[in-house]
Amino acid sequence: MSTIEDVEVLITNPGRNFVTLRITTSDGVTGLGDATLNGRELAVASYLRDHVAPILTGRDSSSIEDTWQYLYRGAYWRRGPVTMASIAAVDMALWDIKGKVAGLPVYQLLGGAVRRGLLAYGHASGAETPQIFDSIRAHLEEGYRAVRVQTAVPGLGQVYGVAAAGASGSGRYDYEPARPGARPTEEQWDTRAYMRHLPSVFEAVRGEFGPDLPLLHDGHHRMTPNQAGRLGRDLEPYDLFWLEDCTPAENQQGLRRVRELTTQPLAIGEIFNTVWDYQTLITEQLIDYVRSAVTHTGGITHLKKIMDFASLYQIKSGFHGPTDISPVGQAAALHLGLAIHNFGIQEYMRHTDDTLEVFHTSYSFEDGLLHPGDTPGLGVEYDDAAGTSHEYSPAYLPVNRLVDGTMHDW
Ligand code: GCO
Ligand code: MG
Repeated sequence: MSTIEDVEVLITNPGRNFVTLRITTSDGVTGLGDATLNGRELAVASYLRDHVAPILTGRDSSSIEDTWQYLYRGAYWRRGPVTMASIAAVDMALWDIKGKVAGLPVYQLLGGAVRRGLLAYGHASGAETPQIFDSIRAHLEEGYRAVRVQTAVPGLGQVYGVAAAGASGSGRYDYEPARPGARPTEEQWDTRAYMRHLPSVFEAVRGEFGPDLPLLHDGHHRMTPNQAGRLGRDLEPYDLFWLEDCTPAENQQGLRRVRELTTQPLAIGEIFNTVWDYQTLITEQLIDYVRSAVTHTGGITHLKKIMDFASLYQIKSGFHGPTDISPVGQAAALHLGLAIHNFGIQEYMRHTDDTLEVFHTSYSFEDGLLHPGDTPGLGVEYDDAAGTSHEYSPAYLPVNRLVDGTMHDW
């Protein structure tokens, strides 16, 4: 029996912070797991280093399900982003090891490919319509066949998810979810102004790019169920692929009201950690897409169970894939997405060149489709020299206040 011999927590910041778990077996096989929790990175690093690593060594490295249950039930304190990101990292690393030992890519262990590749969407955004059009065109030139569209709102300043003017320089118009600094920056928000403006943006985009292009939008938990239903209805003529996080979905029952008001396809779940967060949403078919990241939902083992449950209700995947999911977490999503029948779409914000010097990936993006590649395991290697050359430094997501100063959901 090969056992877990070494468990290391690797922290690097090639432009943004990443936490990676590396497990080495008694046979010298290594596996990687993503443990990055944007803006709360060191809490997960400590959980892994102080409470998980010491109880993992000596265990059978092939026992993935048993190790998952050992960490989930064994902790007594179930669920929550720190716990579930830690379990996810262990789970991914063990799947990586199992694949390497078998000489097979992880998607083969999950049942094999059920499609040629995974339709990906990129992040187009802009302050005004011409910049939004340019950003969409830049994505189409890079091969994307689906785009999310985010816009500034007249009268408000910087809005999360919209690249600052001239931000990219590369023509890619990306934004970075966390901003370096000791405290979060603050943005202003006005839901009525946003709801008045957004339909006109989608009208313009549909007019320019035609009816075919899948268009997505992220509402970032900022609306009430009534507001979300109204916005969904106003957007129906523009045939969106999905409206994401239209309300703070901790209150799952609130989505019943949204469903009463609109036929707009809905995607929810990037801040969820377990199947229990989805129970009402799935059984009552209140959403169309599961937005979880492998990294934040207990790993491949748990997200596969969520997707199998969702498949009974015609709900598909739309796994979270912004730049704060490391290339290891992204690779795990691609293996899972390739193997499940109810794949929907995969978010794909490309990582920077500096990040890809730390994480050597074998996934590919061609003709709008992602593929995890056929390297045994997850197909990502960690470059220690590159990793240690970038030290952790604090960075936070911004916070949102209404114009009168009240803190708001975002
Ligand atoms: C998305 C997002 C992200 C998250 C970020 C949080 O990609 O849909 O909402 O931008 O806000 O990943 O860390
Ligand atoms: Mg989102």
